[in-house]
Amino acid sequence: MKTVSTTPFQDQKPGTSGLRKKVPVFQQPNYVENFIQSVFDSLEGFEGQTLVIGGDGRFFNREVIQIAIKMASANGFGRVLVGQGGILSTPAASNVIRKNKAFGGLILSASHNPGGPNEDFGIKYNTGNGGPAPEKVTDAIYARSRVIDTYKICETPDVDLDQIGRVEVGTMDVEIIDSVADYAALMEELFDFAAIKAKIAGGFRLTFDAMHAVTGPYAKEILERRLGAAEGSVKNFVPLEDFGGHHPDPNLVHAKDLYDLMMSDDAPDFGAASDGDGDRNLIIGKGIFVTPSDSLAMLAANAHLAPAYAGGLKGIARSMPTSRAADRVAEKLGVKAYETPTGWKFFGNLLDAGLATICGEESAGTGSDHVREKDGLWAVLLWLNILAVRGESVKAIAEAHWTEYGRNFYARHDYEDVDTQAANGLVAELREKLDRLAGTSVQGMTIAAADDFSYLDPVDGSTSANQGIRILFEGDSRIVYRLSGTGTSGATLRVYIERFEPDAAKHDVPTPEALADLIAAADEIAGIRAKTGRNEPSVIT
Ligand code: G16
Repeated sequence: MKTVSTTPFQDQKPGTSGLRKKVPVFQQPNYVENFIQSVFDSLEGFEGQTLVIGGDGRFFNREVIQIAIKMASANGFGRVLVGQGGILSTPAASNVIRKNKAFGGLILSASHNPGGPNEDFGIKYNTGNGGPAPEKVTDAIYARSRVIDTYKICETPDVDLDQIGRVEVGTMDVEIIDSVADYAALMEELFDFAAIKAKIAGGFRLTFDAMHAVTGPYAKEILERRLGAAEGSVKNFVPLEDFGGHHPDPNLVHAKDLYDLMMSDDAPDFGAASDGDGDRNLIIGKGIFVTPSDSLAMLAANAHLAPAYAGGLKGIARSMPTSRAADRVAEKLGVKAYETPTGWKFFGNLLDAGLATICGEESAGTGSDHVREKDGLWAVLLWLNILAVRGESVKAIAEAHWTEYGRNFYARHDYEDVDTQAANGLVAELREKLDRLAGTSVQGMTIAAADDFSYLDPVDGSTSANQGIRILFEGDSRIVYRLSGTGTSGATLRVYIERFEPDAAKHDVPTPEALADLIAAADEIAGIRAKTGRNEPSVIT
């Protein structure tokens, strides 16, 4: 065991979901070691305990896993569990932490961001509940990283990550575990696999795009082997270090092939995709894309059809920018709706305290209290369970939902890689005029209220301020502005636009048309074009 002198880096501040940077940044001497040591230095009581380590298989995954193993040993962990080949999807890692009562876990991923020698990498610490470390922990890690002067590491040969079994590194046990088995078993407990299997055997066709990312082995095992979907139903199932050169981001831009297929005459009944680390999902029925916000609402409304949720939901939580469709479901079910800041970590307390059962975000994440991460395949399986029980198409279920609850038309406009100063200036100017907006009119609509979202955690009483600017219009429409916390170059301005339409006769209008005046208002209020120099968003989801 060695203690190595180091000098701190000043840029190791975890964002919305861990530390994300370009690979060459992580490859600087001591950069990874400093961050991991800062994580360990911010924790107490892990001596002899278990640490879970896994990642999404992207470029640099294996190297960082070797470093993490050697540092965990030198720092006094008693056991490390590592997914075979270094692979653990984010929800699977959360499950392994919970199931083994581990002290915590290191998840190596930059999620939906591209991978490769010049692309993105990330390190995230999850606590013993299986969820992303809360802000007080990430703040402590950042503070430590700014002053750190030594790290501890064992000088031992690399561990063979591909061989399932047990080895020792120093005095610590290293177990290489099957990446898929525990997760697949958990899914089988939650859902009615027999009903889904019968549905598929009856001719129901599905396609799942793993985007050459981590869910390939999970989807192959669950959808094809256990549920009997035809071989080839799971596409791009081999995890690649660079995701085949694509963004493993399951949205209408990066999963366009899937979208085109689902809109074609020969579309299967159900299409889905997941992202780099397996926590996001994209759901497309034959001829209909289901927005993540709608998917959350529809899953919550129908969850009782799956065995795990047959007893009903305790509550429904959504991030603030997510559409309020789920709130209407909560109201009807007579359970509480929670509105949290963006970031899955904010759901952890609600789930641990038994206040919420299902959570979701507009950024294509949905999950439940089965783990403490959002879970792409879980969402796919809950949809399949609902489809099997209801015997209707995705389109029929969506349309019936809108008729019953009204429709929240929704779109997110992203302006990626804009000048950081310009983006900060735009937000600062908006903040400055917030108090004067109520009562004024834009594009013929009256602003009812405007604020900067602040969250008071009902469980631990902590407050998180400045979480996004909300412009609320009379008639229940809304524009939200915030800067992304997951990008790795420049700033990304996200503008979330939502209109509630109770009248079923107007539910067929194309979304851009339904939101046209709000889109114009978003620019008029914030001066997006003038301040960013962009005439249109880079991505619309
Ligand atoms: C992460 C977080 C999510 C968040 C998303 C987008 O997802 O876990 O909670 O909604 O980033 O965050 P932002 O708008 O700040 O970019 P993932 O899938 O990237 O880990």
